[in-house]
Amino acid sequence: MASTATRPIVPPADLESFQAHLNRSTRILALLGAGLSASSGLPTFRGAGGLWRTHDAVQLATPSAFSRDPGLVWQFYSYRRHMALQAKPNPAHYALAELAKRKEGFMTLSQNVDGLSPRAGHPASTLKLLHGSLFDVKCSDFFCSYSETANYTDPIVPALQIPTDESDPTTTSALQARELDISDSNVLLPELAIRDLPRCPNCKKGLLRPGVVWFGEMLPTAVLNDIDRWITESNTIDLIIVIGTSARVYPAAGYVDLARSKGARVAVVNVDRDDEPASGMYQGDWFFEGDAAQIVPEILK
Ligand code: BV8
Ligand code: ZN
Repeated sequence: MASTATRPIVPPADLESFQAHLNRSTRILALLGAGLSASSGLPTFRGAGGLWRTHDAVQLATPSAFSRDPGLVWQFYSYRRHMALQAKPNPAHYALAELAKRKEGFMTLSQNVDGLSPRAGHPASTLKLLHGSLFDVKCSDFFCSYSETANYTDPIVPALQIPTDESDPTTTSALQARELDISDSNVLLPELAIRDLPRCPNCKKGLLRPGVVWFGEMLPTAVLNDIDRWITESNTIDLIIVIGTSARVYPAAGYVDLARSKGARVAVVNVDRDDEPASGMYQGDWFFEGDAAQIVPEILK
């Protein structure tokens, strides 16, 4: 029995057939989900039961949550900005960036907002961020078009500073004080006043909001048009690689069936063979079970 150290991460026969198809493919899509960044230490969207503290993350990621409690929604996003800035791209992010650089006709569709694919050097021209980015911000006032990209200020306003554990006797200076884990519902969350939240510098009226696509919001039109153009260029797709997504969110998940309707074979990389519909979608092509950070570099090399 091969020890885990020497046992191949991917069954050789699957690897060989996949790589043969990959090498002769000229039109390839990758659809990325939160599982790609799991090994970078970022919790997946539905991991931990999909909760952030006691809140359903899907419910927090909505315009109505923001208008009802902008302070709580900003604490949710400020925490995720902070975590994503502490995280590093993992070997899967780099392997995809390398493939994008060397393979003509390859396009990445990412549902992730964590900024790790751009940080891994993925060419922006073939990386389509379907759900925006934690590091874009824009004005929430309907009549104001102010927006910013690449805003890495952490925290974005002082009031969103993550509280530290002053009671910790081991700390000798304020700098060393341990940050509290505000995703833990047992940790008290500071009450925020609206006046302390990020305000639009343009209209000075609207609150700034995270530049992500919330549930019930349209995906960015420019991104959708780019993808449509890429698909209609040749109207055939040879392969779609579906990495670390539960494929529950639409219209992103719809690209798998669309690719199949254009002739694509489907490869799924997922740690959980039973996570419907992720596993259900591959229908006999390739299912590579395990951690994306280990599998993706292996199958793309
Ligand atoms: C819209 C940004 C309409 C915010 C996100 C049909 C058609 C159109 C819409 C709908 C439809 N049916 C339902 C809808 C509504 C809705 C929707 O899809 N709801 C779901 C919950 C049913 N869709 C929308 O609202 C979309 N908008 O359609 O607008 C419209 C039309 C006209 C005019 C106005 C409006 C907008 C959806 C975008 C929502 N925003 N993100 C934020 O992040 O806070 S989506 C959010 O979920 C994240 O982006 C995340 O990426 C995404 C998907 O989740 P996953 O990435 O798959 O993560 P998850 O945790 O679920 O799964 C992780 C997977 O990885 C698991 O399978 C796990 O096994 C695996 N894994 C874990 N560890 C590893 C691993 N795999 C490998 N290695 C590991 N180590
Ligand atoms: Zn404004």
